[in-house]
Amino acid sequence: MAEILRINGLKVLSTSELLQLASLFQLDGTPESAETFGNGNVNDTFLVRTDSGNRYTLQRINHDVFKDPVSLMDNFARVTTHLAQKHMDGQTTLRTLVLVPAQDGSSYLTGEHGNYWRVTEYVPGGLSLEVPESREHAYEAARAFGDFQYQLSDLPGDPLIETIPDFHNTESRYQAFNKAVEQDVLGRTEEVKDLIAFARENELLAGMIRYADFPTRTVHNDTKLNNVLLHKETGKGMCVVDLDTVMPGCALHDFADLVRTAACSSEEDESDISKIHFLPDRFSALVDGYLAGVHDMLDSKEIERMVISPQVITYELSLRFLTDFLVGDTYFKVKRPGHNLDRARAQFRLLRSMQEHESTMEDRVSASLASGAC
Ligand code: GN1
Ligand code: MG
Repeated sequence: MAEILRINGLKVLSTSELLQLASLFQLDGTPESAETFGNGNVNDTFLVRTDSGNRYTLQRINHDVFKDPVSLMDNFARVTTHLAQKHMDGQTTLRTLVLVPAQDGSSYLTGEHGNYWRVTEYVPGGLSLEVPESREHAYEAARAFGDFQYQLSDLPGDPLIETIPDFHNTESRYQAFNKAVEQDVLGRTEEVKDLIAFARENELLAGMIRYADFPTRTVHNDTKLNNVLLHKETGKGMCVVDLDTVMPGCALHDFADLVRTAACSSEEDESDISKIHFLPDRFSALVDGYLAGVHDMLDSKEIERMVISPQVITYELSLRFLTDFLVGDTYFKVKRPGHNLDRARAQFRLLRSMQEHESTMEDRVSASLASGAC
């Protein structure tokens, strides 16, 4: 099949090619439309409709980022099978993604140019938010991600494969950032001197959440608010999506990345940084919801670091966005010139706001624990 990569927003795959790809999977009906879907920064996702009224998501796995798509799909199948069983047994209200096999029965297809494609059933009735509209949304999103970790704590068999080693190793992200500054291949460091200085002032954050210091758990690793679907009518957590980075890791990274995106007044690429504030009330709701979701699974050290971990992950994302800006936008998709720089500025601004609220955050975690949220 002739198919070509989409590189940083340049659409080079025609609708008929997408439909042809989709038809290689066991869909109910004949695919008749395909459109770009979602806000992912790495993979390419399309919503496919068939003539029988069914909807599916067709995805190209970005193999520059996910270098071992076969292991990724193995993880994906194990996680979804386990969660589906838990749902059927009544142990969780969370639904899970359902893989649609290819015509030959495999869970993915390989195309030309080293591309990997998969299809999942579309999940109807879900709300994917960039910013929570209420305290309840924040609570339910956190409870869902907490429950997701809890349900995976008895995943049978070997640990999942670590498909991106050192994914949340903030120290190695800091080293990559320093290398990009030193090499300055595009001569962009001059215009971001203030951000480079702020990143260096905060270097200590890079060593504050190290995997080795915490229990290894099966975690999601990409818990942006928009990666959990909330029920459109009830607002309850319905389905955790984007399972590509589910692998062994540290529970705190999941809690923290949700705080980064759900306790913030703006989207992660807001270009007007005066609009960006940390929201302590949303943070309280996230703590309550997360503790309820994980039951009593966390140890005392994990609980103690619930305040600092959002700073660490916000710092990590600031470094990643800034690094990508410095090297020429090679990792995250960009929609406009300076997009990664806007993202980096927004994240540094959020980090500063979190730092201003640190003692409030401590009080909120203590209050949650005292009220028995866990
Ligand atoms: C990427 O593609 P998306 O949006 O699901 C990235 C995450 C970042 C996120 C920032 C594999 O996720 O780590 O937090 O962008 N995923 C990967 O928006 O690097
Ligand atoms: Mg993702």
